[in-house]
Amino acid sequence: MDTCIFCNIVSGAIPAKRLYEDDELVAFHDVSPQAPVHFLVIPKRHIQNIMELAPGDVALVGRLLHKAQELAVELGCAEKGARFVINCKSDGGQTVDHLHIHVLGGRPLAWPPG
Ligand code: DGP
Repeated sequence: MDTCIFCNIVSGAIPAKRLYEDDELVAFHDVSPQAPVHFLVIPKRHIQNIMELAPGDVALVGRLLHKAQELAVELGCAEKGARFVINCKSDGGQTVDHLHIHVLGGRPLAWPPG
């Protein structure tokens, strides 16, 4: 999708501070970090949001979650933990319509969110 910010990050047309990349996934630091650790993991394929997942996407989503966990550990969140968030559509606060998981850590986070 030419107009999707995250598809443009996947292609390299928009620069990002990449943490990881393989044939299916990209992880990069959030441009507007809300915690000392704040990165996103996305599928390279354009999936609009979590509501659009199909049964055939189960393995991909498993890899996405596992990569989020591995990178959280690498960035020092193993001991104190982190928050793993997937926003969806307007009520969920999604602003970029390309499936992504946020990983936030490095400080205590309040709950519930506003
Ligand atoms: P969400 O509200 O869940 O859709 O979060 C989208 C996140 O994407 C938000 O925290 C800011 C981040 N973001 C938006 N545009 C860019 C960009 O061009 N580069 C990077 N690295 N992050 C971006």
